[in-house]
Amino acid sequence: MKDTQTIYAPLTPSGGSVSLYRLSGPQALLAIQQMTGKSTFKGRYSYKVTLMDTEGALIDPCALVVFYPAPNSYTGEDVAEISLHAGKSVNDHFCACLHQNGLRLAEPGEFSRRAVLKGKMTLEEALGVRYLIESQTQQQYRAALAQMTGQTTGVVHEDLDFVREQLLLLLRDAEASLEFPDEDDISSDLENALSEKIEELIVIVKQYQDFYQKKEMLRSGIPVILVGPPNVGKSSLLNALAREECALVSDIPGTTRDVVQVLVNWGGYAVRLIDTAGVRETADPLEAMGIQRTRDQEKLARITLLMLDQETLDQEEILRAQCHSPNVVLVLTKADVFPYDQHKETVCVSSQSREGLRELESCVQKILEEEFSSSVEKADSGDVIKGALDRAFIALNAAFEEKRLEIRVQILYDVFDTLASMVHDVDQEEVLDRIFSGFCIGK
Ligand SMILES: Nc1nc2c(ncn2[C@@H]2O[C@H](COP(=O)(O)OP(=O)(O)OP(=O)(O)O)[C@@H](O)[C@H]2O)c(=O)[nH]1
Ligand SMILES: [Mg+2]
Repeated sequence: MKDTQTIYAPLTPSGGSVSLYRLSGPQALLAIQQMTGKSTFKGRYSYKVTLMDTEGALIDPCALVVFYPAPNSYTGEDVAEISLHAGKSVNDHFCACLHQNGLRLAEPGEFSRRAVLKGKMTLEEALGVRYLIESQTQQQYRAALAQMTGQTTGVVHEDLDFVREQLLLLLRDAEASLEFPDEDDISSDLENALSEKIEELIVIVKQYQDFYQKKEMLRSGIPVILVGPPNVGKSSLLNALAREECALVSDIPGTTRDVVQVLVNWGGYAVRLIDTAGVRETADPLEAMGIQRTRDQEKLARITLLMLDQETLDQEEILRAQCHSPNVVLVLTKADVFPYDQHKETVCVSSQSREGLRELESCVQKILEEEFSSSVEKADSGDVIKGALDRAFIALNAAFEEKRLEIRVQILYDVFDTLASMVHDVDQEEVLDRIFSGFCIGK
């Protein structure tokens, strides 16, 4: 029912001189006929028209209408696009008239959702459209173009199908194991083989999860965290890099408590710089809460800038051992007052004189290139698929820990079902709703 209604939405934001609307669905042609008094619209021709409401009152004396008959339109349905003068009153009058003609406002992403259902584009291409609209940096732009133009293969079916095939092989072995319950030797051999295969599958699923995590980071900003003892100049560096006074700076150790984040664009990558509370032993409960936040955030970061000054150099080993992110860069601060010996793996900076800031930026960029450039070029299939992979990962770990064979098999069947529903029922209402709800209205 929902998909047979005729919908409309503005494609342009308010504030310009012209508003562009898209109408899609079986009533699109009738709607433009009623509003213009014109009976024929040749497909893909632009007509200058007068828009009138159902009572014959003027909406706009000068508008443009283009009609795209199905299936040669964005959604694959009958589509009409109408440009009229911008301005709140004109637009309100126009929308009221569309409602009177039985149309309703499209939900976010509803045009793209219909396009996918009508086979006009794949789910990956539809996501590419969204990424393109949202892209702020060069790398986000590149990723969106690659995803939209299908230069890359879609991940949804292929990847999940692969995992499912592996699971089937596993289940076949598990069933075999269940058939020989009394033959201890055979069953324990099979059980070991099963454990091994579950482990292999966990590694595969983890790789897909990593890929999805990277894609998400490319869009929302790659977390780069500033960690170190109090007073080494973390907040000063954040401010210097952001060229903005975002965080409080003082010579009192323990100034920063909350996590302060700033988005910067480094070499086309959206980087989320994260300033944190200085790490030390403390009796102050508020400071301790801040330090716990530092630790929590550090685990999620892609790059840790481990910051020390001349006076805290001896803490390097202890602090390094507490780092979890995949990349740790040692940053020595206050280079304007401390003469450091330049070391290959170390970046020396001064927030005051700004020396070393460019080097630090290029060092981070180099790591980002190595880690993220291949993910930029590969299409993904959105958060819903990521959710399925996350659930599969948890269940597979449970299956690995479980020693009772019947339960193990049951868990594996559940994983199989989860993945099957994602692969084959991807046009299910609920799944599509979740995917497209993140789009903007008019897409
Ligand atoms: N000379 C010099 N002083 C600096 C530099 N960076 C920071 N400072 C000083 O060092 C002191 C501490 O700076 P913050 O940026 O607040 O240090 P922090 O690491 O954020 O400290 P906490 O928030 O307490 O963990 C301040 O007095 C700064 O002015 C620098 O590059 N050169
Ligand atoms: Mg600070």
